[in-house]
Amino acid sequence: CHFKFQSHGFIFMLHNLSVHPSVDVPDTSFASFMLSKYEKHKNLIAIENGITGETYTYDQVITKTLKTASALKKAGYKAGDTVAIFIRNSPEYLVIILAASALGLVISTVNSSYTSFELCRQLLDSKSSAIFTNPDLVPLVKEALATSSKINIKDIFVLGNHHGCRPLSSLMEDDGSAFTELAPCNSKEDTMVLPYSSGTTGMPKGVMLTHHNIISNIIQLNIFPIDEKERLLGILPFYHIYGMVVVLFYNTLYGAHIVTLPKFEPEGFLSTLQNKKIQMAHLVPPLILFLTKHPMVEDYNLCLRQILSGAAPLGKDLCIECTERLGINSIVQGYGLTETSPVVLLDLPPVKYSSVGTLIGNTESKIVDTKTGQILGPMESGELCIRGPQVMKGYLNKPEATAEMIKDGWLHTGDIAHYDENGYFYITERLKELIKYKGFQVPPAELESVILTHSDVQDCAVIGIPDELAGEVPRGYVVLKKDKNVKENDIAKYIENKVAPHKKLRGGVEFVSEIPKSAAGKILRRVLKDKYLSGK
Ligand code: 4UW
Repeated sequence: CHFKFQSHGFIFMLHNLSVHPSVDVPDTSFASFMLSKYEKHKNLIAIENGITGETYTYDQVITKTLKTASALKKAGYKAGDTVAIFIRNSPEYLVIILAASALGLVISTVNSSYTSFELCRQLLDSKSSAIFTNPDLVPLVKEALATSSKINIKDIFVLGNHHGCRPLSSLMEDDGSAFTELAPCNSKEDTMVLPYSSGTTGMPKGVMLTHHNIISNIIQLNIFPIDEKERLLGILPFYHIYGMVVVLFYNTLYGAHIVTLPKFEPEGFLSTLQNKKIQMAHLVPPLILFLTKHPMVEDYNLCLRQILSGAAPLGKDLCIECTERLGINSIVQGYGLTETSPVVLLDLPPVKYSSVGTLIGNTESKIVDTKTGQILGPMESGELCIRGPQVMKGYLNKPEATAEMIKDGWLHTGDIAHYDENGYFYITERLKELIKYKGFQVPPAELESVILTHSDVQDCAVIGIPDELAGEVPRGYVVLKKDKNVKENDIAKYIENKVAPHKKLRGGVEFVSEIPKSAAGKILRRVLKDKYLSGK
């Protein structure tokens, strides 16, 4: 998969191509693509609520989708409008996405643990005109709406009942009369989903993933086929690209049966795996660590055969220990980003420990020297760059950030990697400033902007420090204004009240006299990180 040729005494190395055959991607809308596949599995269970046991067959998903689309159309929603989904994992997540997509709406998925402040920002930025939420989250939604008069939410659709909100069940029981055909779609141009990611730098940004991006990635994943009726766990949040595309979309194409859980809670997690006879689970490394080390696991009779891991590095020793303890076939690792829909690399069985596998079909990569920009060869470390049909259209209303991320058609991942002679890739370091807590994004710039709102703070910086359980945790460095005597803990507490739990400053707060910065004023996070790691 690697080309090298010599000319005039110089060695030129071209980029890497996938070892998998290329695949054809139909020019159609996401809803049309998915629903036509669902027709083949009509009577099978598609998705089950792991808490209530309520199930939807594929046929029911199709019917509810068309009814919901009709109700949304009657309510005035039309192609190009954006709607936000702020609900925890449940079967209805799938119906809402399909119905919205059938009408040509853009779906902005929101982290269900967001505070009203964080939600407000995404609703404003995405210009969402409706929101789907859980009843207990309605007060938080109302708080967000009250924060800014610029938010233009016409309807709050609620999964259950809440005073003043329209129940989702009323949409799903519509007579279907208003929805006569799927909205026309320019699949390479029209945005289908708008999840948020901070990318290599700065604040969370709306990632415009087109119908073509998502359909391509689902088809590219065909190299890892799923058995019909396969039972798998939907615990990773569907608002995040991994849960959304790899768990929810991909597996339902094959007629799999997904059991959803709204959050991780040790007993619920293990008893669901056991009682629902789950054979395949998509997880992140901290959950694999739990299954490998926790004594409670011994009390359950699990029939897991296969685990998939992604979103953060997974070490070889943990892989081996987990495989042996659970007696499973293998742990398959995947790698990718929200900006790549997400899958780029996949390690198919027989797996190569530590590696994130080879390039999936229709995908090209190059490893470039971070200083010279030169393309590097096997076993040489540099920034991984990607080209393929799964690469996002761009960030919403952020042309500079898009241009920074995609140069000459190549998406710069901000990850340091190398590949071996057989085309297996290894992710070794993160060049970008992003922190990952249990696989979830914590953008340092976002935390810094919140810390700076504290009246006693002059300046600050946030870095990620290694943590055995979570992978990384955020740590803050703060310069106080003159004569202020707040304590480190006061700053941590202040942050805790303003951000989602995964963004807490679990790595602590340290007061410093100044923040190291480049001549251009950019925070030199590396200096802080090196100082922390060397214990100074
Ligand atoms: N090893 C080391 C990994 C890995 C990794 C991601 O939040 P985002 O934007 O996106 C994700 C995507 C997860 C994912 C992709 C494809 C796949 O097959 C799968 O599971 C099987 C999961 O988390 O964060 C993107 C950043 O997360 C890091 C890396 O830094 C990347 O730029 N990352 N996967 N296997 N690091």
